[in-house]
Amino acid sequence: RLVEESKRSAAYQAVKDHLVASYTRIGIGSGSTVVYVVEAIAALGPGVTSNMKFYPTGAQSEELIEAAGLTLQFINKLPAGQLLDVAFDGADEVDDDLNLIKGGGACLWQEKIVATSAKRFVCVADFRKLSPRLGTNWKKGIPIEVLPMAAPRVLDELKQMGSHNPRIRPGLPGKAGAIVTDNGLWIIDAPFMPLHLLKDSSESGIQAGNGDNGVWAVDALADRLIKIPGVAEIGL
Ligand code: DER
Repeated sequence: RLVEESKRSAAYQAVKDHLVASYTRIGIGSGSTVVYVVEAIAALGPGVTSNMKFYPTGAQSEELIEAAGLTLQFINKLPAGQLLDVAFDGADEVDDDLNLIKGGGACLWQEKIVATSAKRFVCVADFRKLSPRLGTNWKKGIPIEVLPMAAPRVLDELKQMGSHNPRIRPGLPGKAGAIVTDNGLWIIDAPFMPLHLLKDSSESGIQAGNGDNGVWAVDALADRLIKIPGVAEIGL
């Protein structure tokens, strides 16, 4: 109950602080926290929202927007050179440098496209998500969206990079085999030890930061992961 209340209050606060009535294009992320974001926006009433278009980050997000009676629009309809005014989304873990782990809901590729198409990105996260260092609380690993045929090679590369026990995300009950994303791809979850994830290369006291003995600066790790053949997007 405390968690739900925390999600809800974070969402309502985020909308209060960051949704300006003059905005016309708003990105909506995925997950359970963003449900409260949409609820808070809908509660503003058509007087505020009727001039706004809402851009989803996947099937769940699309359903949320439609169920709330908000106007749905898709990111591929965004005119060239234009940006969304703001994008709201959740996260699985946040460190105090605002590095995020995303992808618990397997929508990370669309989420990154929408987030990077917005002038402002507002991450809405309850108290459980804040960690001193990524990997501290979110133990499942960095979600990585991959082409299924490349999955074995990606797993090998991740092990060589120091990820312990990277694995293909299994389907839920009722779905034999791997989870399949909205893009028809798989998700590999790649755990790294918290102490192996420096906030950035400049973190004092520890020389490594570019993968030596499995110690990575978050920015260096992100640059390396996205280059693995078969990786479509990473939740970092
Ligand atoms: O997949 C994602 O990155 C989502 O934003 C998600 O992980 C956040 O989930 P939650 O709001 O249900 O905790």
